[in-house]
This record gives sequence, structure tokens and C-alpha cells, in this order.
Amino acid sequence: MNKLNSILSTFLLAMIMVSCGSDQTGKQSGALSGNAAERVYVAPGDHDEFYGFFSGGFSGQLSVYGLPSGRMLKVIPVFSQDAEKGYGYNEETKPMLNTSYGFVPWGDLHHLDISQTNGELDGRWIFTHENNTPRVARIDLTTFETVEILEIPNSAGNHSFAITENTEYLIAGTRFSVPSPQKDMSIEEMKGNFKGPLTFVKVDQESGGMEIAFQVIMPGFSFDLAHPGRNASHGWMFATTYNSEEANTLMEVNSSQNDKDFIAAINWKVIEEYVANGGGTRMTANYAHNVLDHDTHVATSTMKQGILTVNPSEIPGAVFFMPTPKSPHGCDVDPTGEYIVGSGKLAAELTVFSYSKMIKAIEEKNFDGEVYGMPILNYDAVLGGVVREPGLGPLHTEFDGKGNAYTTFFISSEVVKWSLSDYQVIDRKPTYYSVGHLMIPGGNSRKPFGKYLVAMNKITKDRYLPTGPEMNHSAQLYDISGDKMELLLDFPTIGEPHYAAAIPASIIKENSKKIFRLDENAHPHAVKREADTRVERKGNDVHVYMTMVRSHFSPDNIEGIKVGDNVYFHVTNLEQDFDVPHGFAMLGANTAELLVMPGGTKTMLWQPKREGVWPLYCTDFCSALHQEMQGYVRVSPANSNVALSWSLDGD
Ligand code: RUQ
Ligand code: CUA
Repeated sequence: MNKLNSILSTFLLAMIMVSCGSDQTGKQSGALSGNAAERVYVAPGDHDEFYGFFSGGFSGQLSVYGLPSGRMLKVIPVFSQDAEKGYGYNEETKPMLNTSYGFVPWGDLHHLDISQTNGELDGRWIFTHENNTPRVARIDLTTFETVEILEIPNSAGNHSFAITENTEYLIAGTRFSVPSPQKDMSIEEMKGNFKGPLTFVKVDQESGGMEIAFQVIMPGFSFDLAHPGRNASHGWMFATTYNSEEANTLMEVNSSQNDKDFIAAINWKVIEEYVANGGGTRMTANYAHNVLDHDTHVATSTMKQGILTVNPSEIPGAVFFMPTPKSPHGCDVDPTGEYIVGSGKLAAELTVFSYSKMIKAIEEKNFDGEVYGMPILNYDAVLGGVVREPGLGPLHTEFDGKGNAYTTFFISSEVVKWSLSDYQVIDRKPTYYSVGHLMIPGGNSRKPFGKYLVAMNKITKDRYLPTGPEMNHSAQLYDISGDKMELLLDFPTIGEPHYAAAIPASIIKENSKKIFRLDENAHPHAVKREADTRVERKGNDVHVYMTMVRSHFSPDNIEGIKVGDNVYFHVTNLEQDFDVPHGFAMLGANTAELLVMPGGTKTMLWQPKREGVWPLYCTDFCSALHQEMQGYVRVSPANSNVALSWSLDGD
């Protein structure tokens, strides 16, 4: 019970720190210098310097903020339905949320990263993942749309996630070890029988398309965070584990028994070669691969079968374990690729491993036993150094590219700046309150843009006007261009931002698509001019081929629909300039509106329940006569013989 006591007192301390913090607003403590407002002010009409992409956590979405202003620019729906945009409601995008469990309308988005070339942000795509139904997703940064979602089979919860420095692979590691493949067995027999698969997803360098390359069947630990090697350490992947105890109950105590868990160092190049030479075993698997077609803008979901698995204990040189104190969470690699920071959540020191020492220890076989047939490296041989008394409850570290690291401390609620050259603490600033992740634009690449740091806090408390029992989480922007960090701004976020990534606006702004040509719309139900609009009946299915343009629908009067019909409205927006969507809402529909982007087509299924005359209208204010953008559908009894007809202004 000693362990439990120490954990309880840690939390007690955390609560005290939080409540102490509540009467320091950050202003009184001098954290705000006189011209802070000026430094985050982006004048009306001016653009922000950075795009910031923030994980929406349990909202399942990704949000886009401008930095330094903290202005929210957009929510990009990824793993959850979004009624505002019709994502996951309209017929075109429903397949995006298909899985081997059927349609899953919600997801828990955790980490994300921007694609890289030679270890630098290239701004082509964002990749992200989901913690509940294991999935990874790709967002195209020319259109800011989710274009691909790939389910990860034989995994359970995906928490560790990383992209290699040329976007060769995404790694998605399981947080919950499970029987692999899944089967009915006693939970008590977990130890030694559950597995912790790490999935390597290959990314096509041209199209960005994702495909599972192989799954490394690791021991049944919880894989928490992962980061790729870079420069010299490119070809390696580092992932923290907790629960090396392989406990299955009262985890807050039972998975904190070992003094050290591990950072797993995985040489994926060795595994890649093993696989290329015919290594590995096929395992049954059933998983969905959902792709939004570039030309039709219609998503398809394909069920795939079988994956290649490898047993790392059979591949010499593939996996080594570095003992890491006290249930490590973050695992962060600096821009040079030499330092690997392991944040033991319950540790008094911050542990930093050296990549070159790791290689030497491997060459000299400086081992300290093994785990399921894979070597444990001698702790002292791989240790680069420790940061002493850095704070309480370290979680994550980012880098400024000038030799400094910044680590968040959840329990003592602060960001601490320290030097990679001598492990000395340089500065510390409080966060309000209880920070989880932090982000420096490019801070997870070879080339950070070390001007700002954003802390993402778990507790908001008194930072904003109270809004009922819950408040949005808070993000805080610090200026890190000088020796000391300076707090400049607070802004609320959507859901829980587990991580964020930011990039200079100049890298992606010019590539943002502005013209959406109608003649490039290859949707099978698109109509490109009003003369072609029509209504067709096939038994109980009625297809309405409709157009929208400022400010009317064609047709806008339809008769001959009957109770019990399945009415498919295929609505094409004839506008081609960006920022001119039209909406489509139908009284009595059991789904969300359509929000049809310029040049695009979307489909709503409406099953009229009652006879009558029912209105439809545009939901998005599109012109001075937006309010006039409306129409009627007449619904007759199931046995009526009202002829099918449609018109616009009597034609
Ligand atoms: S986690 S607060 Cu989901 Cu990234 Cu560390
Ligand atoms: Cu179209 Cu409002």
C-alpha cells in the first residue's frame, strides 16, 4: 500500500498546486510584459504568421488556429460526424467513418504531425490517429479536408504515433495490450499472453496514400508515445512503454511497481529488410480502408483482409529496451537526433538518453538481461544525462533548434527550459493549469521555428468567464525568442488538445486551392447546368438532380413524391470560387444539412413520413437574397397518382 500512498500524496500535491495557482493570474506574477498585447495583435485584414493545427481530443476533430493571434480559423472533421459540414451525414462522406465494427460516428483524436521531407516540415499533409477505434487519417493541406482513414487491426487504442523524417512510415502503437489476434480468454491470464502490436503504415510519397506494411508484435506492454529518430538516428523509432508489469487491474497502483519501464528502440530499417527478404507471418485481420476520391469527392470504404506480422525476438538487431524510470510518458527526440528524452511521470529527474551511446552499447553488447528474448541495454551505458529537480510530473518535451529543450510538468504546472549541452535548467514559467502537451512550430523536426511555444493545459478553472460545469481547455502562447519565456496569450481550444503542430503560413498558404472547377467535378450524380436538372423515379427510389447558385435551387418546386419514397437529393453547387458554399436543408430529414462546396456535389437521403408540402432552403448566407433561396416538395399518399414533375419559375 506504500505505493498507493505515494501516488495519493502526489495527487494531493497536484491539487494544492492547482489551487495555489488560482489566485495568481499570471499578470500579478509579472509574466506579462507591457507590450504582450501588441505582440499577439494581428490587425484586421492581416494574416497570422503560423498555421497551428490542434488535436481536438474527444471531439474527434482537428482545429486550425492562427498564431500568434490564437484566432480559430476552422474545424476540420476527421473521426467524428460534424453536422455543421454534413461530414459523416451525407452519402458521400459516410463511408469515411466505416470500420470493421460498422459505422462509428465518433473518435478520440490524440496526436498529429505535418508531413516531412528530409526532416523538415513540407506542409503537404497532416497525419493523425484515433485512440478508441484504432485508426489513422490523412488530411490534405491544399483543401484542409480529411481524405483518407485507415483502420489498424489487431490493435486496441492507438496512442503512440509518429512519422518518420521522410514520411516513409507512420507508426501506430497500441495503448492497451490485447490478445493478438483477438480471442476469448481469461483476463487474468494476460501476462505473457497479451501482445502490444506496433503497426508500420507505409505512405506513398506521391499521393500520400496509406497502406499497412507490417505489424511488429511486441510484448504486452502499454505503448504510450513514440518519436522517430532523425539525422544519424533516422531508421530508428523510439516508443515509451508503461505497464511493463503487465498488470490487468487497479493499474494506477499495479502498473507502477517496477522502478523502471522502458523506451523501446526499434530499428525499422532492419525489420524492413527482413520483410523484403520474405520474413514475417500473415495473420488474419479485417479492416476498413476509406478514401475520398479526388475527382468525384465520393468516399469509398474497402474491407481489407490479412496483415503481415513480425516477431521481433526472431529478428536480431530489431528491438532493444532502454530502462526508463517511473512510468515514462513522453518520448521526444531532439532536432539533431542525438538526445532521446524520457519523461517518467513519477520520477524526480528527467532522463535523457544518448543515441551514440546507445549504438556503442549495442555494439559492445552491454546488456542487462532481456525481455521476451530482446536485449535490455545497460542503463548507465546509454544515459546521456539527467536534468536534476526539474519539476514534478514531466510529460512532454519540444525543442527550439538552438540547443534548448522545453519540458512540461503536469503536477507542478509549468514549462521548464533546459539546455541540451549541460542539462541545466535555464528558466521556468507557470502554466494555468496543469499542462499536458506543448508545441513549438517545427519543434518535432530537424528545423524548429523557435519563436513561440504553446502550452496545452488540462485544467482551465478561472482563466475565462465560467460557462457551466465545464470549460474549454486552455492553450497559452509564450514568446521563446529571448532567454526567458514570456507568457503572451490565453485562448480556449476545442476538446482536449493532446498535441498540436504548427508551420509558417508561407509554406502552405500559396498551395491552398482557390478555384474549384465544375468541369473537374466527376461525381456520378453531378449536373453542371440548370437545363440538365431533373427528377427520376426508379420504384420507390427518387433521384433529384438539383443545382444551386446565388440565389436559387433548380428545380425549386417538385411534385409527385409519395410517403414511403427514398428521395435522394443530389445537389451540385455551380459556383467555382472558394468561400461560396451553399447549404441544403429539408424539413423532416433524419440527417444533417448538406453544405456543398463550390464545384461540388453532395447527396441527402430524405424519407418523407407525412403527406403535405414541405420546404427546403439554403442554410449558408450566400447573397443579399439568401433568404429567398428556398423551395417546396409536395408529398402525396403512398397510393396517389400525382405525376412526377419539377420546375423552376414554371419551366
Ligand atoms: S497524451 S498529455 Cu494522449 Cu499525448 Cu500526453
Ligand atoms: Cu445559398 Cu444561401
